[in-house]
Amino acid sequence: MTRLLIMGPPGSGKGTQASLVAAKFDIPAISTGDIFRANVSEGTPLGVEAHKYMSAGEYVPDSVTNDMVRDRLSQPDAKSGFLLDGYPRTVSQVDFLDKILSEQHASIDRVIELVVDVEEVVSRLLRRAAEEGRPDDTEEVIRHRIELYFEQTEPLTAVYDARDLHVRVDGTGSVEDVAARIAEAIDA
Ligand code: B4P
Repeated sequence: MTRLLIMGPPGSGKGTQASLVAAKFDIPAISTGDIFRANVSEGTPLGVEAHKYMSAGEYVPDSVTNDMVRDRLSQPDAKSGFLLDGYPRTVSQVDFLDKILSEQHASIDRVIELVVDVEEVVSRLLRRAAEEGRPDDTEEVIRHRIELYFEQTEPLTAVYDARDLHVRVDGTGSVEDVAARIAEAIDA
């Protein structure tokens, strides 16, 4: 059974690496950002709510995000393992995830933190903005998302460090190089 978390600032390559790791372990990659974006494009009530926050680079409230993750983790494909990409992002989300997992008599096996310099992530996201036009990829919103990450999410790595689950992985270089480093970190 493999239950993994991947963390890192916006643009650190979480989504890119999550799909590679998930394919390798044959587990679903569950990205809260992707679930929100799918709801936004389908115009569901959840999407309408999430869009208000995402377009400004704010976190969607925990009350919305936590229930959505609980639902997703209760689906059959997540029973034998998963990779969570972009969740938890706040202290309350860590507590909530602990609760869900303890109800399932399960636990996290490894927390991967992708480490990439701020100016490198800004330039990656500006490139993505030019290529894909994601509405939360304007420079002002990108810088706000990065600030929020260091203020609210990066401190969570200490929680997982204390549990001996956290590994830092250099997220610079080619996608293949980063993937190889992650594979090593998971096996270690
Ligand atoms: P996310 O979808 O998680 O967006 P992100 O942080 O920008 O990361 P993403 O996975 O898309 O980008 P990646 O680093 O892979 O969240 C979006 C928003 O949703 C949040 O701001 C928030 O509003 C909301 N949200 C999501 N989860 C939430 C939660 N738990 N609680 C509250 N709100 C939540 O890649 C970025 C770019 O880098 C790509 O273009 C990629 O091609 C490129 N790249 C990747 N690896 C590279 C490499 N090695 N070299 C060069 N470029 C690379």
